[in-house]
Amino acid sequence: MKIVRADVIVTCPGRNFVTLKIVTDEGVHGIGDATLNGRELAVASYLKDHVCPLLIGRDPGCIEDTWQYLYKGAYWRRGPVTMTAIAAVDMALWDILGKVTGMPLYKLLGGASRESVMVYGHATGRDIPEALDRYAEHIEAGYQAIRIQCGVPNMRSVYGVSKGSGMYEPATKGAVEEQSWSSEKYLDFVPKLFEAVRDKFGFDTHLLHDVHHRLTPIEAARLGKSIEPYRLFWMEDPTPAENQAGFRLIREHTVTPIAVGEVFNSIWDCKQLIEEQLIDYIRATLTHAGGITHLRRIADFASLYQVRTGCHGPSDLSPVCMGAALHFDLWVPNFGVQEYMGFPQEALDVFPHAWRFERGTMHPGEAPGHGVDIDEAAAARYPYDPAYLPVARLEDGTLWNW
Ligand code: CS2
Ligand code: MG
Repeated sequence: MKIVRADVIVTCPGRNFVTLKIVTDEGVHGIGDATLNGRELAVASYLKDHVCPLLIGRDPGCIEDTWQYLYKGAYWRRGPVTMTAIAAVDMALWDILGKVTGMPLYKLLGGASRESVMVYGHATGRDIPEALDRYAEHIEAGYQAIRIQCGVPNMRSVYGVSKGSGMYEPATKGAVEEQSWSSEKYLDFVPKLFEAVRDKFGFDTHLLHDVHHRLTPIEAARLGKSIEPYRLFWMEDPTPAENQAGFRLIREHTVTPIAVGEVFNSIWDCKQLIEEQLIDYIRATLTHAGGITHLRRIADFASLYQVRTGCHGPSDLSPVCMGAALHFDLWVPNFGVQEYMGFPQEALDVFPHAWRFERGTMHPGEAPGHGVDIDEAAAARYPYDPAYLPVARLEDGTLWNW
């Protein structure tokens, strides 16, 4: 079997997604997610101009060799654009392998390690009462794990809170939004949010929160220590993780579990965090961390140190990533939790899928491959619409971590 076509499809059903479609000479096709929020066209070009021509004529069954060819063959290794492009190829080739063998992806990986996949949803509010209402709705929907984010008094804007009633989407069309941030106001406020959740709902649900890279290590240590009575499932991205050793400072002060990794794109970004057990969950995801072939290596390495997976799964990764991730989650022995924000209906119409949601858990389904396809006619109805992630500034104007 040979690859005869490799097409890049950019579509915007509710938000921009980039999809790679690989077709073989036997008419079997596979698709992969290549979406990088705010830099979609960079990955589309990397694929169209530099990768797709190299795929023509290759055996789609040589998944590992293709991964190594694209990783080592580029000379310039790693980085979000490169690894997202490689991930899309990898996801599409695993999809083809599943279709050719008639096996769902999780069975190709080694079979199910659990009945279904526990997912966490997003409860957000402009203030504590509104956030608690959304939290109650998630409990009602059967979620066992719920992330909570809330506006901070006297702060103009904050990460993770929808502006209106719709789904939270960080990227904005037109100019790059500038948000302001005050760690002091946040640190004084956020323990009150978790206290309110536990006072109202008790400890029966897993409570998660995303700090979103905004604190210094010692501030993150202070936060972790201050919220220990509320027993979070994890505090996510407490500080930027380029300096992996910086997490030793957090670990010295608090037992609040830590999740990091959604911005990582290779095992090298997290090797020290894992082997020194500086984190408890690795958030790297299929689309940005080199696909099934590489994320499997990261997860296996993490299992040596009792670090579990907690894959990133926002609505700005496509339903293709979601479907493939659920297969990965069903198999991976050191599974923790899977993020699931949901998708607008127009996105679900463009990407028919086999997964199902049932009271806080999901299952990828039994379709061969990853069980997600793309309706190209529907995709063509939603042309690319440029949108960019915000930046954050401290109240004195210093550019900060968004
Ligand atoms: C967030 C993301 O879901 C999360 O944990 O960190 O929403 C992140 O802000 C976006 O994926 C960025 O595009
Ligand atoms: Mg996050």
